[in-house]
Amino acid sequence: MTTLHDSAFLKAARGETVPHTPVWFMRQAGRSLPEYLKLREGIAMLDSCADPELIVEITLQPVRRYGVDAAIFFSDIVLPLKAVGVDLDIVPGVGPVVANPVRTLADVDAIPDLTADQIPYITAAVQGLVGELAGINGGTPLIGFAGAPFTVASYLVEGGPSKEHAKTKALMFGAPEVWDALMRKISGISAAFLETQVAAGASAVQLFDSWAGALTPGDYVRHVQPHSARVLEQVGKLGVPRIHFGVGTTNLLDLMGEAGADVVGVDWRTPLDRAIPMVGDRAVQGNLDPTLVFAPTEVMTARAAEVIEAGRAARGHIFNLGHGVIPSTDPDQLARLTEFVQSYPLG
Ligand code: 1CP
Repeated sequence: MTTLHDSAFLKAARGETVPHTPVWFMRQAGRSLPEYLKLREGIAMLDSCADPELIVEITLQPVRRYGVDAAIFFSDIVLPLKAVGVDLDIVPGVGPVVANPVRTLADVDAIPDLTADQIPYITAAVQGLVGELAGINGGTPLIGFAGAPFTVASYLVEGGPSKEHAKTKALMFGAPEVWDALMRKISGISAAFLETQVAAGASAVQLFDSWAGALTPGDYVRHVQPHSARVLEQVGKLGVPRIHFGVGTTNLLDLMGEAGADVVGVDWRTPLDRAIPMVGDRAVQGNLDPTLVFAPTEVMTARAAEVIEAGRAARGHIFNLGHGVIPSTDPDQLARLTEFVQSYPLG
């Protein structure tokens, strides 16, 4: 019998020999699953994220359906902000919307720090999940997550989703002392959110810096990396593998690794054979184009095989999509993809 510690996912994250290539999908829980849509009927997103029973059920849905090698905690990167009292909502079809965007030092100072006692439902949900997951496929690890300071700052400063992150970068370039204070505040909140999940039993963490690809390497190093590094360092003390992921980060993969990651998440734009030399002696996660699920199954699996073959050159490889599951994805395609990856012969 395998144990959690010996699971393919944790072995790959540590760079050890694996029984098969482990696979999970970013946004595996959520809108692509009919059972999720049914459960969420009439319940607002942030209300569902504060209900331990719903969190447990939604997190387990894709694990039961696909038999993936890891579960990802169902929550959102803005949940900790809501928990400390920031006035925000997740608007259907839009995403996170912040009532009073942050622009000044006073705005930053008004945001309280996060402590575990403010999020008892997170602790309860993680504990419940860890109990359930221990009995699935010989022990399925739970990945905790948080938003990285830059990506969370973008929602706080823009007031909602943004393509250009223009106001965010204007603050970064034009008011470095406000920026520094904001990034310190968020890094403390993100670290506390991750620590709470690990203390309750999560086996690994993923820091999502989804929008870091908007930055030049120089700006990343100067204005962002030290803050993400603080989050990763603090969680590193807890001894769990740390995954660091962003979108459009071809130019940043080395720097995101150096921020303190054990595993670097790679989006679909950078082939793994190019990404691996950049991340150094670290494992990689990724990176099938999420739109390939809309191609015929043989086309999808042929491309998945290329990803697996390229991944062999890394210290470890966790198979994933190059970004989140697209809501219109057919779950049966993800079931076939999971089966394909898990049964693919090891080289
Ligand atoms: O009502 C709904 O179902 C709303 C859709 C939704 C869901 C299912 C949102 C709103 N968040 C989530 C859950 C979520 N968010 C998870 C857990 C589910 C899983 O992975 O299986 C995770 C890990 C996140 C993290 C998250 N939220 C990120 C980072 C990941 C990524 O995709 O890059 C980001 C950027 C967000 C913000 C956010 N929350 C929701 C939306 C639609 C968005 C993106 C908006 C934008 O385009 O800026």
